[in-house]
Amino acid sequence: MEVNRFSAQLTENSFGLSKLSIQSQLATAEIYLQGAQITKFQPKGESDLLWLSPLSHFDGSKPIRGGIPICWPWFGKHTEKPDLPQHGFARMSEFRLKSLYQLDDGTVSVKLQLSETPETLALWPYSFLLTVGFEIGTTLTVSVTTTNTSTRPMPITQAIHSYFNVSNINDVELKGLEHTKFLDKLTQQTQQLNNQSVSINGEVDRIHTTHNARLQLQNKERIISIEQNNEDSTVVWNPWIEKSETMNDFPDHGYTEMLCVEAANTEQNKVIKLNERYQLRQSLAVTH
Ligand code: TA6
Repeated sequence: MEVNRFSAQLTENSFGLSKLSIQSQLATAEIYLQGAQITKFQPKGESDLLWLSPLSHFDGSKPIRGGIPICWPWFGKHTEKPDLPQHGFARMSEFRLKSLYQLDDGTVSVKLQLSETPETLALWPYSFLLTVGFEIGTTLTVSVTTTNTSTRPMPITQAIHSYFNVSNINDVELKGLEHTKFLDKLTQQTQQLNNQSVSINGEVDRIHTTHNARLQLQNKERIISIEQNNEDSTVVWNPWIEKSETMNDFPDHGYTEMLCVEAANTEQNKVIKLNERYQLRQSLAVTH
């Protein structure tokens, strides 16, 4: 099979959001420059691995709901200034296209970049280079590389906040987190998972302590393998019905067809040294 052919198209919607559409022999993908957010990853012969809310805002007023939002330079609420944007400012920032090319094996490599602006400096007083990379083939690898170009150490928290498509949330098993410690954000209790896989039958918002986790998201006959590098946490989130009903960009029953499994650095002591480059990665592929 001739794999070295691909098409890439940059289009702008009526609200001015730019979307890069990639079509290759191996997969189809769509990436918005706002937030460097991939919203579609469909390997050839498979259905889309990523869930995208049909009520998502594509007008730049809110982060896009679904796909893989990049939470940076903080995860969740800002610890000192809770009224700053939840999950940082990267997902509402316009990235620039840095590179786009095809590797010999047919994988398409895309790199998008963001550096400090007066707006970001007003929120967060550091200069930086943030590179979000996508390797799009039968596997999708998302990399988030922080380079500290400022004059002092730079504390960050971050997440590759992946929304996975599931056909029915009641028929899902997430394997690979057995025996990990986790913070249950609903109770603020720290617990230890036993030797069981994670199944979802209510609201779940948990931060598991992991390093270079190797996970499997099993849903009916499909298994998605998830490989992570340089995370200190794996976040598992499903809003269930009550929380879904409170989000205007999330269908009331959207919770039945999605599960977030996120590679993250949530521990407050992740400090990027001067000129240091730190890369967080998550890879996903259908392994049946
Ligand atoms: O990753 C889980 C989480 O932190 C949840 O607590 C929930 O807030 C989710 O992220 C979505 O956050 P968002 O700001 O995108 O609505």
